[in-house]
Amino acid sequence: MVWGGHYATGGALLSEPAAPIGRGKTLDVRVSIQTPLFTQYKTTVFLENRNPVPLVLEYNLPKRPAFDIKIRWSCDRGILERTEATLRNRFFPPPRSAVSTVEAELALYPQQSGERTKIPVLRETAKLRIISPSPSILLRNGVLDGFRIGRYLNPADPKVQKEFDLSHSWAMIYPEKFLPPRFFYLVDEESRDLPISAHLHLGDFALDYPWFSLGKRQYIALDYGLVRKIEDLIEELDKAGLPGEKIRFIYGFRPPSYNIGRIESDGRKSLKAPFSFHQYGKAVDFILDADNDLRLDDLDGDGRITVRDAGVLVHYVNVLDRKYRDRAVPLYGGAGIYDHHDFWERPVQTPYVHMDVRGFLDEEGRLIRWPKNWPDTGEPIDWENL
Ligand SMILES: [Ca+2]
Ligand SMILES: [Ca+2]
Repeated sequence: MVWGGHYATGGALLSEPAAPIGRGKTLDVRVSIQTPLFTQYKTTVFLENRNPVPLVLEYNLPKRPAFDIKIRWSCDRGILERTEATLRNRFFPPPRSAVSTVEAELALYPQQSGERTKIPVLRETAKLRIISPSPSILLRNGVLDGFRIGRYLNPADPKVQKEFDLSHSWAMIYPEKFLPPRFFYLVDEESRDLPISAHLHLGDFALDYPWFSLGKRQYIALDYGLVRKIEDLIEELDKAGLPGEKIRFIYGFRPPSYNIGRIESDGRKSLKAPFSFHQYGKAVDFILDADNDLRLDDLDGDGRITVRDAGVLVHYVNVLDRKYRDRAVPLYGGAGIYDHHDFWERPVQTPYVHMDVRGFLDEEGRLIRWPKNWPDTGEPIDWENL
């Protein structure tokens, strides 16, 4: 499946499979909270903005015997429009990025001569966890809630153009693609392991995951289009008989404080750049690592782990990007292969692939790919046929 617009939600069936209802009979009631958002995955919702979230309580109550129904809503953070009996509701996210838990309790009372008895025959509760962002207006002097994100540079600023040679930068041609993110998400103990799609968790995109800073509280930008693209790539890999779910990230989000700081200290020899799509939550560096040794697997079967294995992996990014391009799904992007990452502080080196969702092509309408030549032999890479 190629993502076109609607993301089918997983079922959110939180209730026990059956509840007793007198004299050995059981009543199978399932309740769930659904949203119309395509970023809902089972019982977790990733909010792409700070708009109110429409909520719908769904349940499968049989028509007979007849019950009176009472519904009560509650949440631990943010605000609900209503707390009393209604199937529809709205959730207003809290002012700062957080995971909010919304609960709806459904209580069933037997109908007796038109009067409601005091004791319910059944109570079921459905929960929904909502990951909401902080607005970028809270970013002051490069700091958000104690976390140093740094400054997003404006490619139209002459001082920036002078400091960093932008003559060959896409930021000069598509400045609208390099606007600062509007939202940031808190990654902490509570949010890190929350599933935001079939295979991905919020923490997968955190800085230096899974190397050094796993326990640290930090903020990330994340374009959900990137999540959709990674899920599509996993599907492409699975179709080809590769273990797509064994995708491992080298880098997701990197704040400007990290990117630009390193350029200064490394004399601009670093791969990290002032207009990297990693800063905008639109890029990921990754490997396929079925044997969990933090190195790309030997995908071409030559007994060695080299940039040619990254070439095997990026073939499937090409397949996917061509589909996106042909169907005008704006998730196509840049891709590149590397024979090593230049994060020397990490204990393990590996070839890897970069993939992003920049949504533009080169001047000749081709997918943007790099490098021009194979790093090992120096021969040209035939990107159109890779
Ligand atoms: Ca491996
Ligand atoms: Ca190999």
